Amino acid sequence: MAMKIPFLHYKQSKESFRYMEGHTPEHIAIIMDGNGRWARKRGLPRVAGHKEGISAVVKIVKAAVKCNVKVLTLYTFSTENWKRPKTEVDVILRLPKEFLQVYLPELISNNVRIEAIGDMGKLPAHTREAVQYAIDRTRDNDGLQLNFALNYGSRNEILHAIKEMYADINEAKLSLEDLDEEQFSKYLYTEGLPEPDLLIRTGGEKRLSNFLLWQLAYTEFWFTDVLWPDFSEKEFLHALEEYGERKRRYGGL
Ligand code: V0D
Repeated sequence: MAMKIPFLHYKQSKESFRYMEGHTPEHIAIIMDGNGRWARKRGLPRVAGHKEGISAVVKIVKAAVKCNVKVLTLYTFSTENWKRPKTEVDVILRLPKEFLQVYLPELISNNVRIEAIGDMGKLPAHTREAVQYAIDRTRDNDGLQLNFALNYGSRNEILHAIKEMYADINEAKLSLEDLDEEQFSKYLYTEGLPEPDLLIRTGGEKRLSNFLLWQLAYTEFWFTDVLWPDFSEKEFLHALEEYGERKRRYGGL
């Protein structure tokens, strides 16, 4: 398949290609907000928005593969989402399986490696099993790492890390003197991942909503009013370009 890379494409010369390449974010994190509002605007049930949200996920994953992004982390289900009506939660927790039944073969042929971050133990077995199957099936792929944040909450993650660390200190596997930022981050769900270079939030709100609090300390933020189901490759490339602009200005100082 011929790969056209619009973002890298439109700056023609080899020089600027290399230049742009140097400013492609390695790790992009996305808060995919606005699915419910997208549905309400159309007089559809909220779950219709979530399903349409899946199409946007597929588009953005493909765009990330084309742009050679190394890691894409998507906030799919937060620890706060349990407060929604049970019927909505039930439908949402079936989405991973629905998604994977259709798209797993394509992800595999695109060399994508699927991972999950969050407190997976509290998810229903059918959700966990579908995701675990995808993780196992894509374990050896070395292209884009696609992280789904599932039952993820950053404060929960930090507390979980502290508890694990406390246990290791008690068992003398870790000494308090050796505890520094690098050691601590090894206890987070994101262990081994580079920190996000760019955070995108769709849907108009400008807050973190308990997403990756530790990991976003130095990250560039990019917000758009576009609702997640309407988010397209065009907006994604726009975010990457603005990220590149900011980095270039930064480099000029
Ligand atoms: C709803 C918009 C894909 C945001 C996208 C369980 C909210 C659609 C997945 C998915 C959700 C998760 C794991 C996996 C494969 C796919 C997903 C949830 C919600 C929460 F291995 N979309 N998606 N998971 N939405």
